[in-house]
Amino acid sequence: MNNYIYVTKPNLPELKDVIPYLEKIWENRILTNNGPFHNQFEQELAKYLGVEHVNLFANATLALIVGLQALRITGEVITTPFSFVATTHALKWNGITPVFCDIEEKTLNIDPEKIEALITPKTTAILPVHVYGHPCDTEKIQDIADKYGLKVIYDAAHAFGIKMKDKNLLLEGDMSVLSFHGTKLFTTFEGGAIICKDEKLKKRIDYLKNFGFADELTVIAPGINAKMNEFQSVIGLLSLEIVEEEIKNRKKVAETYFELLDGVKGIRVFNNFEDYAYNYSYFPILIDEKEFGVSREKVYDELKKNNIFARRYFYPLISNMPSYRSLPSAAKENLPVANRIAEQVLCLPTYGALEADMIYKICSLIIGIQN
Ligand code: T4K
Repeated sequence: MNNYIYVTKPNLPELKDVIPYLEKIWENRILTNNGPFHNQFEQELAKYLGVEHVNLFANATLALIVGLQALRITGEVITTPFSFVATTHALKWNGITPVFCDIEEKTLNIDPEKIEALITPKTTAILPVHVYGHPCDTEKIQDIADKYGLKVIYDAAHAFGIKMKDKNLLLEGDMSVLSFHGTKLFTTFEGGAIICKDEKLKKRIDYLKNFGFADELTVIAPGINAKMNEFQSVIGLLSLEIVEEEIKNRKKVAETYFELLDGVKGIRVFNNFEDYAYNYSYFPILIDEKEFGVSREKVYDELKKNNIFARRYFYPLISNMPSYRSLPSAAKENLPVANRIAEQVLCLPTYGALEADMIYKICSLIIGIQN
């Protein structure tokens, strides 16, 4: 074991609780392809999330790729450049042209005011991301989608367990995609899910994630293999029992950070959760070099020297990556907010087991760097 402090630490069920489930898998020898634990997890997850339809996946990237196929999205899709690369890659893997839209200052999500200007006759959908679990302005986005007949697919990889006052965030748009990767608040090692509202669509997704098989002999489409297996499903089932506690513990971590960093000149924290209960999945801060006196890079390096591995999520911006930077919509002058935020953002370590002493250390290293 090293003393490194990473941006996250997976919250796992106790090993002794996993063993009886493994024994059961060994006994019944069903490892994947809609096994009993897969089906049980699908049902229990739907109940937990307050939704009717859940399709489990091997990971969220495949879920995004399959989700776009299931909705028959083609042409151009308007999306945010301020996300993990998988969001845009999923479009590329479907032969769709990503059209980057700038983000809004308040949430760091796609700016609904800037979407309409990017719509062309080829636009078929909008792919926003609830970055760090901060909800998008789903009403404004839906209004635009309705006006132009567009589909909306939310990349909700960070949004597990967000509770809105007046609606279920995961039921906004045509579908939402969750990630259960090892770095996520709720993890199945690797994993993901699609939430949709329509039984027919749920069925189509099930076929597509299983090579297109509708039954033993009928292949209805060139599907892929994107199924979640029995081991992942068992971890998911057990993790449902521990996720609320983890959110509570992360809330305490965030509150300590807020206490120490809110109000420091040149540092912005995100602590305005008026309309929803946050999941505390990430702890992003923005460092304004002019006001703070020191760059984000220097802060990142200083923490690293002390074995604290904060992460620059999401830098570089997707629109500046070699695969995408030649797209007309990737021009820096079209994306001023996203380009600035990508230079300023730093995600500090956050997980339930992070001790207060370490949070004090991290904050005093950040603040102390000014001297
Ligand atoms: N959409 C969005 C908006 C996303 O953020 C993501 C994934 C996706 C879609 C796609 O979801 P998946 O297909 O992955 O389900 C990580 C994750 O690999 C990625 O899942 C995640 N977003 C992204 C934000 O972060 P890296 O390159 O930062 O991972 P890595 O391995 O450097 O891990 C970060 C730190 O976490 C490590 O320094 C140590 C700690 N860690 C990591 C792993 C894997 C652990 O403690 N245990 C572990 O098992 O991308």
